[in-house]
Amino acid sequence: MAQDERGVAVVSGASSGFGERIAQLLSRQGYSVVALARRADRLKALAEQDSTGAILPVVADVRDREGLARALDELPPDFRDISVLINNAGLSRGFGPLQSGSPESWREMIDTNISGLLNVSEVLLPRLVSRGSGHVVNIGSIAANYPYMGGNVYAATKAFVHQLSLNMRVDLQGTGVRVSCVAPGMAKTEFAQVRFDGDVERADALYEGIQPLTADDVAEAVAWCVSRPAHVNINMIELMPSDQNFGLGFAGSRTTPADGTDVT
Ligand code: NDP
Ligand code: 8X3
Repeated sequence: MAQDERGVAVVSGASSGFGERIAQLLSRQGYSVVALARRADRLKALAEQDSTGAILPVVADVRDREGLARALDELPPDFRDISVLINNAGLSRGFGPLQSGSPESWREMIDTNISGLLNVSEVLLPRLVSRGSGHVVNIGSIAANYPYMGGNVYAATKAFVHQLSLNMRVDLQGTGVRVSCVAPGMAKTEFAQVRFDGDVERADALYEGIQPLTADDVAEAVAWCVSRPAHVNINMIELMPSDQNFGLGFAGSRTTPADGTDVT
């Protein structure tokens, strides 16, 4: 049974970082939550540790259109009244300049951050529309708005997310479904570890000397968008660490090299 009339929130990328904290916060706020990602063990732990008992782990890869559709079609009855979609699953691979980049990494980012978001939306938007009310929050990035060395394809996938959010909002107008985009700056999650292919030391170095955003900061921004009264649509929230000077610059610290070497 859904916890209350709020219905069910689907959170993609719920096995770590922002998605994990968004799932926890929304479940505390009375939503039943479909927590979707590839790592079954992480999702299981998330569901088991949640005191509300209202988080359902769903193992799926957002790049796999058919597998994803199947998983979302087979939700148990108590998790079918979907009212909120948080399109959060995403990643960055690599940090070098485009001219020495890897087409495999570009493809992975495009398939996940763009096609993956579209795959989830393809399945769930019609359900939100037929419900007559709901909310989509797409996770963008400040990388879409401010270029930095090595951001290239990742930043461009997030620019797609920002523009698609505006267009989704227009297309969904009159259906009762609202659309927001939340664009964070640097936040300490597993994001940098993934970007650097598991090199934890290099990932940690990125946050040295600054206080990055936390996953909770971002989860609270998302939950705030969703909790506005029905007549209010938050189009976009951009948030970054106070220390972050747009791009990946920080007050009084690093510079980005123009010679094409990696930043860290
Ligand atoms: P994490 O690496 O901690 O989390 C990423 C999540 O996405 C994981 O749950 C991962 O789960 C999931 N994911 C990745 N690929 C797939 C896939 N193919 N199918 C299903 N799920 C997938 O990073 P963040 O929490 O930081 O990132 C969340 C979002 O926020 C991303 O879209 C990212 O681009 C964006 N962002 C991050 C910022 C940061 O500085 N951290 C700032 C701005 C935006 P699993 O591997 O189990 O599938
Ligand atoms: C990731 C945020 O600032 O590392 O989307 O590019 S940043």
